[in-house]
Amino acid sequence: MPANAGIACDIFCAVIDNFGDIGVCWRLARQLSSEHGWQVRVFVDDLHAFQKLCPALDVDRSRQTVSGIVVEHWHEPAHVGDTLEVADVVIEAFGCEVPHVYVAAMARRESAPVWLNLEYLSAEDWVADFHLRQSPHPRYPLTKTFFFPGLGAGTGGVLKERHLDAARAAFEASPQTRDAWWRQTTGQPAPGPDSTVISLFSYENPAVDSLLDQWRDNPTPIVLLVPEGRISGAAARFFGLPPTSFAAGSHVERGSLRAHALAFTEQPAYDALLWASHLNFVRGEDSFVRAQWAARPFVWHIYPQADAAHLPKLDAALAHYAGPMPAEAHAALARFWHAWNGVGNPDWADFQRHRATLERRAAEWALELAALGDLAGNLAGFTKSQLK
Ligand code: TRH
Repeated sequence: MPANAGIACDIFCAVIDNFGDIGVCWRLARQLSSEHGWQVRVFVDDLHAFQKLCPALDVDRSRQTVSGIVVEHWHEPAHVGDTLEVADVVIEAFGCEVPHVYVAAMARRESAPVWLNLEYLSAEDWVADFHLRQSPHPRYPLTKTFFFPGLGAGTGGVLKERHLDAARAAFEASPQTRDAWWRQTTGQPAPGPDSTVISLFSYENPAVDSLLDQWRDNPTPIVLLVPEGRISGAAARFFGLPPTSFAAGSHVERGSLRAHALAFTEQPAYDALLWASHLNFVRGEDSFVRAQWAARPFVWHIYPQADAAHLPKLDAALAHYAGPMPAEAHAALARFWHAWNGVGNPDWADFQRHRATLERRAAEWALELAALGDLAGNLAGFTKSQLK
């Protein structure tokens, strides 16, 4: 039996936009349930966003069980499900507010639940100082603890399932599995060894046209895999297609570039796309983390904020990830990441020149990051110390 068998946990998730809020919560929920034996309920206010990553979900049901996890459609702000049963552990994700009636019930509970505010991931140094800081409730005998994901020592780390490395190794070791993946995903066999495979998951990005031009003119073939989404319109425009014509299942070729539009997959299937690629363009929070576990070079489109507040966060991540790299390769990586985030123009040849160094560093970094312990395990360990 898992050490924490029977712990009940409620996770509250308000979807601000896109898929990262529910993406992180759902991954955490699945891991607390499957690896730690917790009984997890997820309260989420947007079942449509959720269904994109979890097609088994029925968007019309206010309460359902998926993969052993209870999912409640959270009708903001007061609804807390049919019962007011308060869990042992209450996680409010990304500063969303737990309903007042629920907080009042937490205060009435015989033993106060462990109340965690799971924050957004940031690689900035201050995160280690704030991780596990506590804040007493102004009226009730309750204390909230701030749990900060991070890329450095003293933070909560990032999510990583126990089976992940083995699953990646199995995919990489089996040409049959990879070929089957290519045929199922693109309708074509795996490309030859002279091709560079790139996955592109990104927000709208003005730098994409220049990059597509450079890939078209590349001396060797480039195979681009684009999950349907916010960058698809720009890709269609580049290939001279009507805006919605670069749809899942279609592919198009120009010069050295062959681009496939892919269907958005359920969340557990996204990793194989990263493993099938030599280079991954990722965004937001959860895909950014998955690219690191894929142990391949990646380019991060950070979630853009007003007044360029995201740029110091981008540089903080670069400092962790690229810090020990040789100066020239480090500078090329920083230039490319900056260009992808609106500062400068992406220079593909300059970036590719350092491919071997970037590949080595990606593999090294995955080991360094793993040394922090995974977020679900760190969170379960902290909770256990509080429930004693
Ligand atoms: O979608 P994102 O941009 O999400 C967010 C939100 O914008 C959020 O408000 C913001 O604060 C946060 O980023 C930082 O990017 P992210 O985090 O990578 O989430 C995407 C999820 O979608 C991730 O869990 C992987 C998943 N996914 C699939 O399940 N199938 C797919 O085919 C693809 C491409 C992604």
